[in-house]
Amino acid sequence: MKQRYLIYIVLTLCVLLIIPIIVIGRAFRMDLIPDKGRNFGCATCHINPAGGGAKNSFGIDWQNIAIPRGDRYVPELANRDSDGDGFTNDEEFNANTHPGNSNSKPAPAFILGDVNGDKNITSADAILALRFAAGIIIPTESQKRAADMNGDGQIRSNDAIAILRKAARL
Ligand SMILES: [Ca+2]
Ligand SMILES: [Ca+2]
Ligand SMILES: [Ca+2]
Repeated sequence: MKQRYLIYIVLTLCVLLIIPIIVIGRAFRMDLIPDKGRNFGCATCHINPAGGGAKNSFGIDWQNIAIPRGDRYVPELANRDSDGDGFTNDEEFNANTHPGNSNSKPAPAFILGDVNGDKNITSADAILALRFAAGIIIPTESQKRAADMNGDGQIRSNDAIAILRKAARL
């Protein structure tokens, strides 16, 4: 009986001691990443959202680049594209997207009205928008945003007209 109590006491002590260490450890590292873990928590570095275990590509880079430099988010890590989605880790943190998940990335830049992306707003953009409106062509995500002049989430003929007005500087 006595032995059993001893085991319970030891186990309880272990749990009481280990849990704070884990929590403090996580909170401490969370504080070191640019968004303080606000966006993705433990999943910023770990595949398991509860933390621990296998790391994602950003977590692996953190381990290989940040930890040897005193656990710091150094420029080398900031300028790296850990998940290979075309955006640096810094760009991802600034856009609140995930630096270790290539499916999460900043929206591509666009100029409102420049539907074909040639940096000019012309009647060609209006015609393209009309084609989207008529369902003849399916726009890409950035084309959709560039064509949606009134920002209602739809592309209609009134967007095409607004583009024409902009092209003609009316
Ligand atoms: Ca990236
Ligand atoms: Ca990403
Ligand atoms: Ca254009």
